[in-house]
Amino acid sequence: MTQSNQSLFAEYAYLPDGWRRNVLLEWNTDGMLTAVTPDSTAATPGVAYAAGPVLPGMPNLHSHAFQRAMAGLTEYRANATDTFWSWRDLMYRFAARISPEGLGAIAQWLYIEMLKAGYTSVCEFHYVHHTPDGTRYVNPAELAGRVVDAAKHTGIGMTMLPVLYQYSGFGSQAPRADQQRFINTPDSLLDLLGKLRDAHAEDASLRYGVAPHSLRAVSEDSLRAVLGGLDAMLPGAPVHIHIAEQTAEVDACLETEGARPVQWLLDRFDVDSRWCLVHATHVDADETVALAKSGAIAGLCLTTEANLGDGIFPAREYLEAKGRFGIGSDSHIGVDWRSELRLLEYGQRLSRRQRNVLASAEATHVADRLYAAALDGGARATGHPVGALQAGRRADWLVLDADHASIAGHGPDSWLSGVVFCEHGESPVRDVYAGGEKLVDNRRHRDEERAYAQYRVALADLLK
Ligand code: NGQ
Ligand code: ZN
Repeated sequence: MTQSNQSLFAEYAYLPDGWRRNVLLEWNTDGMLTAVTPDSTAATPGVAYAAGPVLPGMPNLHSHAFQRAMAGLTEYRANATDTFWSWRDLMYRFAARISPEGLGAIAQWLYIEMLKAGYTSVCEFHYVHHTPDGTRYVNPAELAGRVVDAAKHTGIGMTMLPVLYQYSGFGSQAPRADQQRFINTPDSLLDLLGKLRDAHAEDASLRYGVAPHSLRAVSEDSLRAVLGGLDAMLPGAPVHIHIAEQTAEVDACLETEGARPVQWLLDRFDVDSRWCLVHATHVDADETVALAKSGAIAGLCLTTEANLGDGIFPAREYLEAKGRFGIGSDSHIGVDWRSELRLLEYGQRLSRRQRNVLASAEATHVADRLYAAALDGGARATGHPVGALQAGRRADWLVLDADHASIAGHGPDSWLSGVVFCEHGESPVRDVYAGGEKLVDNRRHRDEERAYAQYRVALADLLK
C-alpha cells in the first residue's frame, strides 16, 4: 500500500453524496487520494486547513490551445453574412502562423488560466501537426509534444488527443491548401501517437486517446482503421469527435450518407462511454434519446457555441433521458467552467421563457445538478480517474473563498448557485490543487508572470 503523506482538513467539502463537514483529505506522492474521511476530528496536529469550501476540480473536455491567442480578434463583420464558416477561414489563417515555440507559450498561459479558474484537467483536441505547407517536422509529434510539455510545466492533468484530419468534406473530398498542417492518414497519425508516447510516457497526469476530427474529415474506413490502431496500442482509450455543430454539416451528411451525423455514427460504431461527441448541438428527438442511451458523453462548449452561432443543444430532453455531458472551453473565448454552466441553463431560459429549466424534481438546484453532471461526464471523457473527492481518484480540487461577495453569508445549499450564477468582481476560486500539488495559491499560479511574458512575446509574433 502506498503511504499517505499529505493531508488537508476542510470544514466543508463536496463529496459524491453532497456537501459534508470536517473532511480529511489524504493523498500520496503520486498525487492520488488515499482516503477521504468526513466527520473527522479537526484538531489533528500538523494538518493544514483549507481556506474555504472544497470542490472537486472541473475537467475541461475540449480545447484547441492555439485558438486562445485569437480570442477577441474576430468580433467584427467582414462580410454581409458572418458565420461559423467565415470564422473558420480566419482561424485557418491564424493557425498557419503558429510556430512550435509560440504554441508552447500560448498553451502554457492558457493552462495557467484554466487552473486559476478551477479546471484541473484538459482534453487537448490537437490538430495542428505539420509545417504550414504540410511538410512533417523532423519529429512528427513536435507540436503535440509542445502542448504536452506545457501541461506538465503548469501542472494541469492532460488527455492528449491527436486529431485525424484527412478530408475537407463528406465523400472524402481532397483537403484544402489551408488544411495542409492538419492532414494525416490513420497510419501516420498512429505513428505520431507512438512517437509522442515514447517521448512522454503516460503517468498519473497524462493520458492519450485519439480524435477523428469530424465526420466531414474522415471516412468510415479511416475511422475504423484509427480506432483499430488505437485499441492495439491503448485498449479503451478515449475517442473524441466533433459531431453536429452546424446545420450545413447535418445537411451534407444527410445528402451524402443518408443519415444525420449522430444517427450515422450510432448506427455504424459501437458508441459507448469511451466516446465524447463534441458539439452534439443539432440532434433530433430520436438522436437525443439514442445518444443518451449510448452512454457517450456530449461535449458541450457553451461559450464557443454561442460565440460561433452554432445553435442550442436540447439539454432538457437529453438530461431527462439521463444523457451524460461535460463542458469544454474549446476556442477559449471564455476560460471558466462557471460561464459554461450558466450559459447551458441560460440558453434554455431564453428560448423557453422559463427559469430553472435544467433542475429536476430530485435535483432542485440547477447549479448543483449541472456541476455534478459535468464532473461525471467530464471525468469520463478524460480517461483519468478524476472528478470526485474519493480514494483512488487524483487529488484535484479547488478551494472557494467563503467571504467572496457571491456566496458570503450563504449556507452550503446555495454556494454553487452563487458561484455559477453571480458575477461579482474577481473569481471566487481561491486555491487550486492538481495531482496533489497546490498550483494556485490565493488566485496566483506559481509561474504566471513568466508564462504571461512569454505569451505576450508569442502573441506579438503572431500579430506582427
Ligand atoms: C476546430 N472548431 O477544429 O477548431 C473547429 C473548427 C471545423 C469548432 N468546431 C473547424 N468550434 O470544425 O472544421
Ligand atoms: Zn473543437
